[in-house]
Amino acid sequence: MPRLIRVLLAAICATCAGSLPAIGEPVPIDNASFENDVLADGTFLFGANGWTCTGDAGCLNPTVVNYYGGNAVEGNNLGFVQRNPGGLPAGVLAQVLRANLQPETRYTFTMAIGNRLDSPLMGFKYRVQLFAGGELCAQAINAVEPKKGYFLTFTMKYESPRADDRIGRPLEIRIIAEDGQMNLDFVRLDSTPIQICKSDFNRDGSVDDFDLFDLFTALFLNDPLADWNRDGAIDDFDLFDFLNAFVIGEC
Ligand SMILES: [Ca+2]
Ligand SMILES: [Ca+2]
Ligand SMILES: [Ca+2]
Ligand SMILES: [Ca+2]
Repeated sequence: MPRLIRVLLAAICATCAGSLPAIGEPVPIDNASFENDVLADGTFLFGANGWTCTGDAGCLNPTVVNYYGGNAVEGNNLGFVQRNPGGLPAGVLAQVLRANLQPETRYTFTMAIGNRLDSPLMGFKYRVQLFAGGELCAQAINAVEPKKGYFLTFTMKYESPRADDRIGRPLEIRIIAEDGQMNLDFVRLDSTPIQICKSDFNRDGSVDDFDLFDLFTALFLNDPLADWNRDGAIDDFDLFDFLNAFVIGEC
C-alpha cells in the first residue's frame, strides 16, 4: 500500500478512535444475576447471597407458570422484592458496593425488571435508589412496568457533582417493593468520567486568569474544590500542579 494512503488511513483511524464515546467501567456488584444460590426449578428463597434482604425479598427460579418461556433473563434465577397489602414492611434488596462515589462521573444503573404472570398480588410498584455514604444520589419510582409474564430493561442515570460530602463514600443500591411483587435480574452499574477540563477551574468553558484567581480563593478558604490534583490534601502542590498545567495549556 502506498505510504501516503497508509498515512491517510492512520489519520482517519486516529480520528475515529478519538470520536468513540467513552465506555463505562463496570462497578462490581456481588451476585448481580442471583445465580449464587442454587435453586430447583419453581422454588424460591428468602435472602440472596451477597445482598442484604429485609422483609419479603430473595431469589427464585422461574418456570412457565411465572414467565412466557419460563426463564430468567440471564442464568436460572431472578431476585424478588414484595410488599403485601396491609402495611407490612416493604421487601428490600440492598447492597453496599466495594466502590466509592467518584466526582464528576456519570453512573448508569441498569437491570431487567420482570412482572410475574401468576403474581398473587395486584400491585406492581417499586422504588430503585442509589446512595453514597447513606445519602441519596438518585431514585426512580415505577420507571418501567412490563406486561405480566415479560421483562423490560430499567435504566437510571446519575451524574455526580464535582465535590460534596458524598464523594469518596461507598456506593449502595437499594431495590424496594412498594406494592405487590417485582422481579429483577442482570443488575449492572457502570461509571464513566464526565469529560471536563480540570484547568478550567471555575468550569465556565475557558481557561484564563480567572481560574487562577478562583483557585487562590478556594485555597485560601480551604474549600474542598481546592484539591485540584485530587490527592485528598489541600496544599501548595495543588497550586504547583495547576500552574504547571495552566502554563502548558493542558486540561
Ligand atoms: Ca439471573
Ligand atoms: Ca427455571
Ligand atoms: Ca474558566
Ligand atoms: Ca491536592
